[in-house]
Amino acid sequence: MKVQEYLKIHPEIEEALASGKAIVALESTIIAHGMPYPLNIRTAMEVETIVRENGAIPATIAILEGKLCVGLDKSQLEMLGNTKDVWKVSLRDMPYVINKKIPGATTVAATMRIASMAGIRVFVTGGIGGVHRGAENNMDISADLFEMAQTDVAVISAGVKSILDIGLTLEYLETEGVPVITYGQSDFPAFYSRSSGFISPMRMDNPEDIAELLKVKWEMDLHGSVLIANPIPASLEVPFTKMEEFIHEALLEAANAGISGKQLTPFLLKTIAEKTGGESLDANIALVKNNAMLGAQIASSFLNKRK
Ligand code: PSU
Ligand code: MN
Repeated sequence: MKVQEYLKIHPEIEEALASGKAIVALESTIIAHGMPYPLNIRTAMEVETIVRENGAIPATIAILEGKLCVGLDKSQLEMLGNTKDVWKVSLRDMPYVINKKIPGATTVAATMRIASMAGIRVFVTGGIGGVHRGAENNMDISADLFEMAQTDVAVISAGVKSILDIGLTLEYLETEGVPVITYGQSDFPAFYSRSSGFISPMRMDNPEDIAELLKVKWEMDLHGSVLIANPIPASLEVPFTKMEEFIHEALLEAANAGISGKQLTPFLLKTIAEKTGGESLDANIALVKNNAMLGAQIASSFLNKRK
């Protein structure tokens, strides 16, 4: 297949694929555009360790030297986290950065697609992109949602950030046939906060049940993702109403500065981190680690069920 010519799979991942080990894909936009240096790199490495401690092999994905790289070494992570002008690569950007050999950090959408090309079915991130507030006017709907509608890779996230319109994002996922499962509670979580005010469409309480659902869905050829929403640990959550204030201010600043398109999400994350004096960043790091643990458990269980 032509696709294979574009992939560069790390030997450890090759081996894991060949011998049927559990693998968890990880994105790189969160490293290059979602967190400041050097916390971004430290977090990326700690997340990889947590995946290993929970029985799976981590495969961080990025586009480097014109190849879709699955599994990065430390120097590649350093480069992504510490270099200006790393491209934020969503689906539409993939051919361009491949052609021009520009270093690219992959979003949820691009990471899912590359994971799928490599044969990886479980992917851990912090938060997905979604339907932005005001989408009825600005049409800003993340390609992450479109990708989730079609690609067979499960996504573990901490729910949906309220920089987005959470209700519309849930509606969109329903329209596209994407199951949304919250782990261990009935409320759908809002990233920094354990509750969003929306009831989760589905709830499951252990990784084995979630793995079983993935198996059943894909065996029926019901294509697309499953969104697994994992609430942030209680000790690190920032209450929803407190976050709302900061988010509101950040949205106003973005509008005043004319920020839109692919710059919007990174701008909002950075502005919110500044406004909360780093509290939102601590929460962000904690929830990604928490997701890595659950994702590795689901990946291990999914694999056990496929044998
Ligand atoms: N949410 C976060 N951190 C992130 C992102 C979202 O809390 O780093 C990134 C993810 O890579 C996601 C992307 O796929 O932003 C969505 O960007 P957009 O809204 O431009 O599609
Ligand atoms: Mn967008």
